[in-house]
Parts: sequence; structure tokens; C-alpha cells
Amino acid sequence: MTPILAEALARDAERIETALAVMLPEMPGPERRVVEAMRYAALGGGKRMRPFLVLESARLFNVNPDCALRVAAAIEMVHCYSLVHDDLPAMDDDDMRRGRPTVHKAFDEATAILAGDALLTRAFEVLADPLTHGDGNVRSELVLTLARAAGAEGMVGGQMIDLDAEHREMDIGIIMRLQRLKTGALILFACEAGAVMGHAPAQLREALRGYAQDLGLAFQMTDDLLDVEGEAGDLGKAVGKDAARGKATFVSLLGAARARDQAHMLAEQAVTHLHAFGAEGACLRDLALWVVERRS
Ligand code: GRG
Repeated sequence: MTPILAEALARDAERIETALAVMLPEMPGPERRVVEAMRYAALGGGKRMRPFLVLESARLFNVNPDCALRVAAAIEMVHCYSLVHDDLPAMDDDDMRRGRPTVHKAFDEATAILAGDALLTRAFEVLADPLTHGDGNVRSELVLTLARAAGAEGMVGGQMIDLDAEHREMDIGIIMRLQRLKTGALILFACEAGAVMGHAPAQLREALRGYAQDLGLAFQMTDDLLDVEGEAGDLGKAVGKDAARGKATFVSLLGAARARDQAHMLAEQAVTHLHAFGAEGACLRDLALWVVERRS
């Protein structure tokens, strides 16, 4: 990782942590357990890549950093909800996430379901709040775009295909579709959010979409490689689960060497979309190149 990217990621991760802690305040009363589980899920871990993409894309259009931070926190809440639900026994059944027990292990299944639900709804509450953007049309577009990215046309749809993957033959086309929805849709929203907040011209918004689509696939291919070649200690979660379940992935279909080559090619292709931003796109460029080298 380049020093500039390391510094920017660390600085933004700290800002996100503080924003999330403020937006998910501890609560008195009998309902406090669900808030404790939400805070457990959202605070103190993760690479914070999606919020970083929001903050960086917003910076390109001189968006007010406090407004961008709220959108960044909202997308991290949706991401954390998806991890909490994905780890449940009915889905991936994982005991460890971000180096500690999953929410249903630390609390219980019903609390984990509710914490995920409440993180998802809180995210939309944050987006719809006038503090997030002074222009109601922008707030409405953020809500609409994130709803599409997270729902059945996006992440949830991808998760459905993924759950089916254990029971039927999958080819590369369906795996691409699965990943475009499951991980790609939120990454796409993260990169577009800055353009939406900054009323960016269509051509620049399209450039960010192109970057996001290549980045999302490169990220997922690397995720599949890490499941085969990574260390549970580095990743903070179990490895080898896809193969154990006989699940088709980019690695099982392409082989590790080709998947690695493809991931690098996609990362380089992602960078080509950033030309229009000149030196301002340096952190996004470094991120794309790091995503395929990462060990966690
Ligand atoms: C339950 C609706 C629903 C969706 C779940 C995102 C997802 C869909 C499942 C997560 C399982 C998984 C390992 C997906 C592969 C890619 C991915 C999203 C990895 C986790 O994202 P990172 O690496 O995690 O950014 P951190 O912890 O760094 O935030």
C-alpha cells in the first residue's frame, strides 16, 4: 500500500468510527440490547473501504466533507447489516468476523437479525435527514440509488443467487452476475454517491461507474483467492469455506493463476477510468491497485 493511501485510509477510518459512534448512540431502557449489538457490528473493525470510496468520490466534486461523512457512515451501516445477516446460521453460519465472534455468537440469533434490520433502516434515516444534503432531490436520489443497490435488484439478489450456488451448476456468466449484485452494487453506490452529492456532469459520473464496476470485480476475485490462499488470522474470519461447500467461485472456475491475472487486469482497467480526474484521482488509483494485493 502506498504511504499516501495508508494515511488517507487511516484518517478516514477514524472519522467513520467517530461518525458511526455518534449516529448509533447507546440507549437506556429495555431496547438497549439491540443498540449494543448494532454498535458491536459497526464499531471497531473492517477496512472501511466503502466509506472511503464515498469520501474520495465526494472530494472530487468539492462536496461538504461533513455531508459526505454521513453518506459514508450510511453505506457502512448497510454493509455491516449484510455481514451480520450473512454470518447467521441460516446463511453462511460463521463464528468469526473482523477477528471476533459474530454478532449472533456474541449476542443471540434474534438480536443479530434485529440489529441487522435496524442498521439497514438507520442508514436510510441518515440519508433522508436534511443534515445529509441541503437539496431534497439529492437526498431522494441517494435513498433511491442505495435502495436499489441493497435490495433484490442488488445485494440481496446476489445473496439469493449465492445461496442457490451450493445446489446447482454455475458458469462464469452467472458468477459474474452474482458478484456484480452481491458485492458490486454497494461498491458502485459508494463511488457514485460523491457524483450525486456534487451534481457531477454525466460524463464524470459515468467514469466513476466504470471505475466501480472494474474495482468491484477485482475486489471479489481477490476475495475468492483469499478464501483459498489467505490466512484466517489476517482475514479475521474462517477460510476455505467455499471449497468445503463445493461452491463455484472465480477461483474454482478459472483457477487461481487466471483469477489473479484477471483481478490485476481489472484493477488496471479501473484506473483507466480515472484519467478525467488527473492527480485528484490518485487515492482511488492506489486503492484499486491495493485491492488486488491485499491480505485481509
Ligand atoms: C445478507 C442481504 C445479505 C447480503 C450478504 C456482502 C454479503 C452479502 C455477504 C458477505 C460475505 C462475503 C465474504 C462476501 C464477499 C465480499 C465481501 C462483501 C467481503 C466483506 O467485505 P470487506 O472485505 O469487509 O470490505 P470489512 O470487514 O473489511 O468491512
